[in-house]
Amino acid sequence: MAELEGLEFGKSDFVLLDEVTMEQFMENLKLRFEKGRIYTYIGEVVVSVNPYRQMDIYGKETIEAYRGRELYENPPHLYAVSDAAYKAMKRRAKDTCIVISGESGAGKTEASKYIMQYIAAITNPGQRAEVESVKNVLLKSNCVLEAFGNAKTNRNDNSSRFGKYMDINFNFNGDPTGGHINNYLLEKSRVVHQQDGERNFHSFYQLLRGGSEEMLQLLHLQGDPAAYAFTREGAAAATSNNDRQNHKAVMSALEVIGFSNQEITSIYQILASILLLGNIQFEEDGESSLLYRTVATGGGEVIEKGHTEQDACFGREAFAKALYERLFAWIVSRINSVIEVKNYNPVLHGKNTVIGVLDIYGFEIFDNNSFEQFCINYCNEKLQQLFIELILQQEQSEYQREGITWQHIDYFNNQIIVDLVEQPHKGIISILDEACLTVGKVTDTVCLESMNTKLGQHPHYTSRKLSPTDKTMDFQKHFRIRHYAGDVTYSVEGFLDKNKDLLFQDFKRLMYNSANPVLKEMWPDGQLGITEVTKRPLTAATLFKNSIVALVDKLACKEPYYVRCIKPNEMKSPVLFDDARCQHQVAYLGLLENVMVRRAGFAYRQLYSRFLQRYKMTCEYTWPNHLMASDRDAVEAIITQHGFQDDVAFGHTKLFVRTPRSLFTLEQERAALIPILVLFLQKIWRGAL
Ligand code: AOV
Ligand code: MG
Repeated sequence: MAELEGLEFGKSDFVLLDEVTMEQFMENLKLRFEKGRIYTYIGEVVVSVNPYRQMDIYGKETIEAYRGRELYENPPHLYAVSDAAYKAMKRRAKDTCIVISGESGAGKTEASKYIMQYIAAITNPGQRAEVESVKNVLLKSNCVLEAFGNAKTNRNDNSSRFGKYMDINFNFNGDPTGGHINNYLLEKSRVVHQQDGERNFHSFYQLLRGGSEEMLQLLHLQGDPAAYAFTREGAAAATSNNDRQNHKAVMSALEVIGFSNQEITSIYQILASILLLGNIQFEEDGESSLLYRTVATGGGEVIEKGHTEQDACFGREAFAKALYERLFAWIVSRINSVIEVKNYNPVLHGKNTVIGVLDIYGFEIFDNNSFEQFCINYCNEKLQQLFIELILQQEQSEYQREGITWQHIDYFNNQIIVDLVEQPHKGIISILDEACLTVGKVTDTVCLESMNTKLGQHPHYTSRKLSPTDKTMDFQKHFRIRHYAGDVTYSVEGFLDKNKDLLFQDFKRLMYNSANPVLKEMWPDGQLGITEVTKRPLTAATLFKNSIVALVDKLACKEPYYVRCIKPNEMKSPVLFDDARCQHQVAYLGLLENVMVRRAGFAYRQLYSRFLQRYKMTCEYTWPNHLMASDRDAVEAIITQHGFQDDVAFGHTKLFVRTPRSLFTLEQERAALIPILVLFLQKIWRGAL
């Protein structure tokens, strides 16, 4: 529990509040924000409030101050949890992960970058070239991924439109040897359409505004986003992004990462074709894949079927979206191929450990919420569920299991909303999938009716039909989910098409048969013949669900560290602390419950045998071996000798320690004893004693 700052900055750990009430919590959070203290702990969890201004707290000196230190030795900081995760990984060979959550614009992506910078700064003291190059690629990958995967939304000028989970691998020295990026569902519908005031992905504006004249000429482009249907709407949107400068940074990052000239050219050619595709009008003579599609008849015959104008438009948009999505996935896989751990021999190099950093798209509500928001918000429900499980639930059930006296703390468990979305046969995704599989004309509205019938009783689901007086919803269009973070009204328009995610096979074949090897590589499924029976692909929602379930499993088996980000206001203002908005976030993030569990609970716990092994040298009754009836008694002897009785509880198999201070004292004593012991052992070894 950090108490290093003066009280004029408030309590640096919410656990230290006089009383755990919402009033006191908010008072402390606000005071600290106003004093420029954007980080506060709840035990090991960092609560962060977006400062919306450059803070002078990320420099070299700060990094040095946090390096190798314990959490409570310095004021709260992302660096301290990063170091804690790193130490756990290095000292105890534990895989750890840092999960960053919070709504759109709360500061997750910025936090993830500071965390990576910190880890890069404290590793590889020997400056080994191969490690430096891995670090360099890891850091540079952010710039590229943001260019292609982020966009200005009405919530955030640099909003992540994909989920990112990055594993960093370490060798036994604690130096990074590689990594792997998993990306989750890119919001590709943005390629063809954006809401008012929003933009397409940064990459398009960067190319158009920052590309050299020569480059643009080669790509048959004019350097003006207003000239292209796909970028026109966002061309005038005010943004804090400097597209020109960022274009240069991305080009140089691509080179540093190791993309070849041909690959870089291909990337920009694909961007250009997407822009040009957006401007095609169908009275012109276009490519045949845009005007016809090839279909196999029942008899194995192949015919060409003419498109209606609507089909053609649909096909063109699906094609543009798919081109971008595959480009993005390919960029990620290229980066992965550069940073993947090569030639790792566990026998030679020791256990390969991992720190995972998760930065996803945060919970979001827009004027119009579609399939993408549905997926994004579902993903946030899953992460909240994981937080509940790891921080609130497991904690309490362990106390029960160990027979520690415990007053149960109540919290809202959002599993019920997770079920509403993902339950087999009954959940929204299943109902959607069923509608997509039904032969014949099932419309979005028909699907909505089916949801109304099946989910009418669910406390977190409603629609106009179910609450007829609610004029904010439309009978044909809307359903509403009461999410953990607030009510969101979704418009079902386009849900089925987006879920089916259909792309005519002709486009795939066209791309696979391209003379450009990069393009070919992105479309391996284009090699299938038209009459080859292909299995019905999984729907977009089901694929997403599966990937998020796998992600949660991956996180759950690592030691988690949490950063909970809060957005102080809707105006991106560095001085405004909107009490109601902040309190709402504190409530739905479950922070108060987190403080209660933490405060009533024990920060550290260890099996008696392990505790003994580590600290027996600090007590005369236990060194070198104890003669007591059990390890538990021996541990009690150590605790009593040091006078920590009031700070611990004895469970059936484990010792529970309330504050880190006691352990720290033991650690220091142990550290002081070790050199003496080593000397002693050396003497024995040399026969001097
Ligand atoms: P997000 O990742 O949580 O939203 P970002 O990390 O992109 O949010 O933060 C939004 C903006 O807030 C940034 O572009 C910065 O201008 C500012 N900001 C955030 N953290 C800091 C900080 N520590 N110092 C200074 N400015 C900061 V989203 O990706 O939308 O869910 O999908
Ligand atoms: Mg982000």
